[in-house]
Amino acid sequence: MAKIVSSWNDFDPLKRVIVGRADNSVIPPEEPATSEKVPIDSEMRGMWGLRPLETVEKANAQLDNLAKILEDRGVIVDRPTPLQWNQAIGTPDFRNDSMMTCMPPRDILLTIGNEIISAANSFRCRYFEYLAYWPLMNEYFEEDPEFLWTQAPRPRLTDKSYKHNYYDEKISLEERLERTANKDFVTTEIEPMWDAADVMRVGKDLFIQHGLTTNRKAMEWFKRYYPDLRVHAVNFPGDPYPIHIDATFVPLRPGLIINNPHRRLPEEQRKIFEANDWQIVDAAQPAHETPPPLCYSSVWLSMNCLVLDHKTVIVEASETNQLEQMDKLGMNVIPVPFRDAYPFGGGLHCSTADVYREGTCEDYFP
Ligand code: ABU
Repeated sequence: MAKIVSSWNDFDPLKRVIVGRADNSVIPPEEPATSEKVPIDSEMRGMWGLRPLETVEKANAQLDNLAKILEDRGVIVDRPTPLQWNQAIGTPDFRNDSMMTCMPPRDILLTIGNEIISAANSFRCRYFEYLAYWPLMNEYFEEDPEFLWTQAPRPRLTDKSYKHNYYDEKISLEERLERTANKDFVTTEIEPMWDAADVMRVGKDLFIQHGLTTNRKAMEWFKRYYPDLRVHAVNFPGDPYPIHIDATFVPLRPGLIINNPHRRLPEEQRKIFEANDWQIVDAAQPAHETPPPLCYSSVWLSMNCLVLDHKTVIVEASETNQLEQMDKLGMNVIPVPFRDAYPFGGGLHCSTADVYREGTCEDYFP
């Protein structure tokens, strides 16, 4: 019996990781939570169905290449088991015409110490996505006697979970920003809802983004579930589509974090870092002006990097500005082509989920 699962942050030496798969991926039908996320001018608005096979094949080629690069560096790589995602689903509370994908794993699985929690996602199309990881969770459970296999309380996702008529195609960018600043999002507070990628783990501290995919009640759930950790609610008022913290605020090593200059880090959080001698550096401008076709995410996937240890980071190969900045920050940079995987849910950090990093639960902000 071996120790398989342990990770307290995103920067200690990575030894085992899950890398997603794009097979059978679907652009899901519109539902209350997803409509809000798709930008007004996106070519994806109003369309749904299986993603074109050639795009799936290209994404899988880049995901497989990432897996190989990690394995060549001695990291154990696990892969999920995709389902036939274009099946209709139902629970006693809702019906949906399709699921979505098992990309990216970072949205579904949250590793805190020796525990992996399946998230309480707010998109109905993602309700059964955890099943793709169940064979792995079972394997870890059988092999690691200390592994805690946890499912967060499942949200019911009835119509009461969403604000109706919240989304309006005519909503302007300014109005979106005003809503973010006012912490007014499409989800209600009837039950805890959260995506794992909204949680930034820094040892004893969890910084959790309140936005389109995670609500305030989730923060309360985290506080009660982890009484020994400190939970910080974060809201970035410069982000019109706030979803997932890992293209906004990304730690590279103890004492160094890169910050999305457009999204405006709140003073309250800035102080926590600065008071503990952390350097907050504005991330380099993305090299691309637009995301690739059929992509939900922003160009800021440029900063969605995968840190392998305190000195080594994987950055998307065409993100020349970000590569250069990482080098200047003293990191050894491994460029890896990954833009073909972006449409499937995100960048290099999104597309992975920690299983094991060396290190323990440190208090970086005493
Ligand atoms: N899943 C990360 C997406 C963040 C962004 O669109 O900026």
